[in-house]
Amino acid sequence: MQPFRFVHAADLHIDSPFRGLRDVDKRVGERLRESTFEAFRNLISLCIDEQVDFLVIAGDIYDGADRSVRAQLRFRDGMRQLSDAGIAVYIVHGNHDPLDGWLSAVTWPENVHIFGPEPEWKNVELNGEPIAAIQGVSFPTREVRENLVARFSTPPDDSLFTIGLLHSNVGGNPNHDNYAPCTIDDLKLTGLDYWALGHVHTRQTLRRQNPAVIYPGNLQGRHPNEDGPRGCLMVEVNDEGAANTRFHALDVVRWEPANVDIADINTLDALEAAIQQKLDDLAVKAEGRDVICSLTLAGRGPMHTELVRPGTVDDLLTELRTTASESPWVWVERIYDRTHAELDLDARAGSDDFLGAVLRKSADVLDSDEGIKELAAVVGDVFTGRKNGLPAPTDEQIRNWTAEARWQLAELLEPEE
Ligand SMILES: [Mn+2]
Repeated sequence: MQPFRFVHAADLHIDSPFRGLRDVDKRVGERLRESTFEAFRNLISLCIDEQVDFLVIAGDIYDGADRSVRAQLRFRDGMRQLSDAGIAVYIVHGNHDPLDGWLSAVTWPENVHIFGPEPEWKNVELNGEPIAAIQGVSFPTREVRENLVARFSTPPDDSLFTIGLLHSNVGGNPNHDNYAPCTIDDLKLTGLDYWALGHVHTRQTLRRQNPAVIYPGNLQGRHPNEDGPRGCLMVEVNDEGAANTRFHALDVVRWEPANVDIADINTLDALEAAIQQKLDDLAVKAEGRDVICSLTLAGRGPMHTELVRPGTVDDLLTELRTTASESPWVWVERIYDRTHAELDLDARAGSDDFLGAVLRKSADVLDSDEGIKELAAVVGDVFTGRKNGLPAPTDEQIRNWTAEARWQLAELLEPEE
């Protein structure tokens, strides 16, 4: 078998609007709006610089079914560049850009193949010789509840490396819409070698080989939950038909959480310095990219009293934003104050008074599954009652709320000196 290399990308979401970010700086807003375009440009550059043999894109190229004109033109430009470099592209569409969405008449260069609503096979050729066969299918419409893998066929030619190109929720990932659901066993039964998936935005290898089943994740994080490096996979297939993948970061703005513990911090300027150090570390880690940080202050310490005073956290946020460096910048998106007073709840629970009794009782509840269940039955009513109809809280939520309630009560009843 002839060795070859291809790039597996998915979930480009070009021209994501980044709604819902609170009071962002103009430069931050502009950078974010351009970020999905730039990440796409990085994808094209990688393919050309590395002279890969072809590129596969597993859906959600555009963010909206009504594809933005800018996104379509930029995407077409990228396809033309690849065409000039002799790199073929194979595309399926997903739930964000189904075939029935609005689409301008764009003329695609010859190197681009867009799979239709029925699975079909395409051979990839290198120097006139077939090296791989790709079978793909596009979402005809946004909500595909059918298992599309059932319509895939086994490879017509056993001698070629085979790739399945699909936008799908494999294994019922609860964090993503359950579109085109299927199982790893379904994929295994098709007899293909590599499943190039899209839809789940966090990179994950569901199966390493026979077949490889992989989500590359999206090219550019779009909110605090899409944190860390984002990009695509370089897949190398050797002469024995074994596929090796290597991740390449393509993102231009990185989302990162940060945690600062207030223990041992006694002054406001020491707190500011500790935060600044964290932000500097993030900047280094991001290797020249801009960073958006969700900052959590945690731990027990004397600064808690200052942090709970109205306006302190907001002022701190404003100050961190004002002093942020020009470029690359680290923008603090928000500050979560999870700090507590310098109280030792375990020791305090030994006291023979009201607070001691409550702390002992609540510690017992936290220690036993039955205690949590009992509490869940009472609290759950507030959520699932006829008027509200909200989902019942999980045991973990009940546990967290109970732990937090202990702190709030202790801090109210035991003001610091
Ligand atoms: Mn997506």
